[in-house]
Parts: sequence; C-alpha cells; structure tokens
Amino acid sequence: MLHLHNTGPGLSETHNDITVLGAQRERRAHRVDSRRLVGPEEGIAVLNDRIHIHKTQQGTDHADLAQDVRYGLTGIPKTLPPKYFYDERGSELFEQICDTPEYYLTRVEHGLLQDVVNDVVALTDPAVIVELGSGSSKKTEVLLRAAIDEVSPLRYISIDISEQALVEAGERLIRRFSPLTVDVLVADYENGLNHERVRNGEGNKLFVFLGGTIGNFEHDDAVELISSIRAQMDDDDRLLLGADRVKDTAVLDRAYNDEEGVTAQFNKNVLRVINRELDAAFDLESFEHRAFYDPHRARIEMHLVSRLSQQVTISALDLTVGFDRRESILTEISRKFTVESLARLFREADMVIERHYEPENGYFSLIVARPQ
Ligand code: AVJ
Repeated sequence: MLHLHNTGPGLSETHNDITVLGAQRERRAHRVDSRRLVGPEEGIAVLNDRIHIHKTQQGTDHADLAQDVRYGLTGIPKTLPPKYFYDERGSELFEQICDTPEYYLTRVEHGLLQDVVNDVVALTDPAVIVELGSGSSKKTEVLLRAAIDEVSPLRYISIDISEQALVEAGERLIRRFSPLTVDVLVADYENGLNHERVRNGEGNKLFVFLGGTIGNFEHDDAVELISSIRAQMDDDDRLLLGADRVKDTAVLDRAYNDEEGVTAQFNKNVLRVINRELDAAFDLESFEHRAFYDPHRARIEMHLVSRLSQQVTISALDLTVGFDRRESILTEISRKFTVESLARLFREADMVIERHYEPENGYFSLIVARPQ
C-alpha cells in the first residue's frame, strides 16, 4: 500500500498517477536484491512502508501557471518564472546541463560536500533531513551516507515540484540506505515548508538547499525564503545552503552557454511547457537562447530573444502576446555571491553562519547556519 497524504482538493485528478507509480514500484521491487535490505520482512511491504508521497495541490497547479504566464508576458519587460522549466523533459535537460564540461557548479559543490560532510554531520547531528528543490537528490546521497547509522532511524523529506524526479529518487534512496524513511512532498517551497510532515517530528532537523538555486531569487525574495525556513527551525536545527560565487566573467558566461546547446534547449523548454499546458503557439525556432553575466548586478541573466516581430496566441488565456524583433523574455536570474553578500543575506534572515566552506579556487560556498 502506498501512503498518500492528501493536503488539498483535486486529488482525483492525480490519483491515477499515484496508483500507477505504486504499481511500478511493486514491479521494480521484485528486482531489488533483498540482501541489501535490513530486517526480516524484506520486499515490497518494507519498501512501500518507507516511502510516503504527499501532494499539495498548490504550487503544482495549472491555475498558478496560467496566472504567472499572464502576469509575466503582459508586463514590461517580459518575464517567466524559472520553476516552469522543470517538467519531466526539463528536469532531464537540467541533469544533462550538470554533465556538460562548462557547468562547473554541480561538480564543484559535490566535491566540496564530500570533503566537508563529516564535519557537517558532526556539527548538526540530524535525525531529519529536509531538502528543498531536491530534483534527483544525487548530491544528497553524500549527506545521507554520512548521516545514517544503524541505531537511530533517519528521515529524509524532499520537497520539489518535479514529481517524477522526486519519486524516482525516493525509491532509489530507500533501496540504497537503511534505516531510512522518505517523505516526498510534491510542492513548491512555501507549501512544502508549511507541511505538517516538516512541522512535526522529533530530533534535530537539517534543512538543505543546494545547487546554488538560492541565486534564482532576488535579494528580498531570498531573504524571505531563508526566513521562512528559519521560521520552521528550533534552536538545534540547522540550514545547509549551497551558493555559487562571483568569479571570472568568462567562466560564468561559458557555464550558461555550453557548446552542445543543452542550456539553450533547457531555456526553450519553458515555451514547450506553455504550448502544452496553455494551448499556446510559440514557435521555438523563432526564439534564441541568450545568457550573460552582469557584473554590476552580480548575476547571470537568461533570456529568450524573439528573432522577429511576431504575435503569439495563448489560447487557454485568451491572450495574444506581441513581440518586437529582438524583444526578450527574462526566464531566469542566477545570482552569484561573495562572502560579504552571503553574510548579509543570512544576517537579514536572522541567522548566524556557523561554518562557511569553500574550495581552494573559491568557486562555490557551502554554509551551515543556525537561528539567531
Ligand atoms: C538549478 C537554479 C542552480 O541557476 O545555475 C542551469 C539552473 N539555468 N543552467 C542555475 C540553470 C541554466 C541552475 N539552478
């Protein structure tokens, strides 16, 4: 039996997916090498007992997309929120970006985490790990491996809007780690953080926000997000945050303009999502990918630039959007930090930096912070 904690209306729409996922899990579970599992009753029951999937209706909803797209494409300048990149295809493309030679972030963060993880675990001694924006949870394995021990059970709560990536990762993790239980929250950050699974539960919590995704938020929004994490923290809880650093412009520009063009496809994927979900008529060929580092604002800006003057209809919104030639949509900002800007960020969120780790080249930061 798959445990389903519904926290919103409209479950019937998604209920079928969940059932199918359960069925897949059972089929796959037969292939699990039972020697890798601990306890007398191995197999499906144990596996299913250790993973719980929770869907919150908000944040993954159609109405949100419609509202955000209308707002973003009727404003000046035109913008779209980056969270809509990540449908199944977009999440796969992002995984591919991480493997490009130019995109150093994932590799540098992963290596740094491996170097410091024992120190982080000794310092934070977590019973529950709550991860925001976990995606495929690959880096999290490093943390789980270090945090898990045979005596005390470890709970992993992953929060992401990309359901497919999340459930696959959860299944992988319960097979790989024991005793570990997994709660998958298909939700945006706000709804995920307010979920009863996050609010309740005993033992030290370690909140985790990796990958440099904090850079997607304008300063004030980043302060607000960290403050809302802080609002869920007790004195002994900690936040582990990864942030990309200001560095040579050429290195940054390259990371968002890979030779193979994976980032370009990822960028255009948001138009596919809108075409599919809102019955729109974006011609992907008529937009080009543009990403550059703005040193004054210390951020990458990623745009989709219209190659020509054109009108695009979005049927579900009853809307036609006009583009001038070379007019662009800002699809993502990715802010880059300094030691000082990070200190300020945490200070404004009423938190204290307890550890600040960086590799020798200073390319990336991992920070452990606690409530003030
Ligand atoms: C997942 C938000 C950290 O900003 O570097 C990668 C997304 N965009 N290439 C980033 C992204 C283009 C990525 N984050």
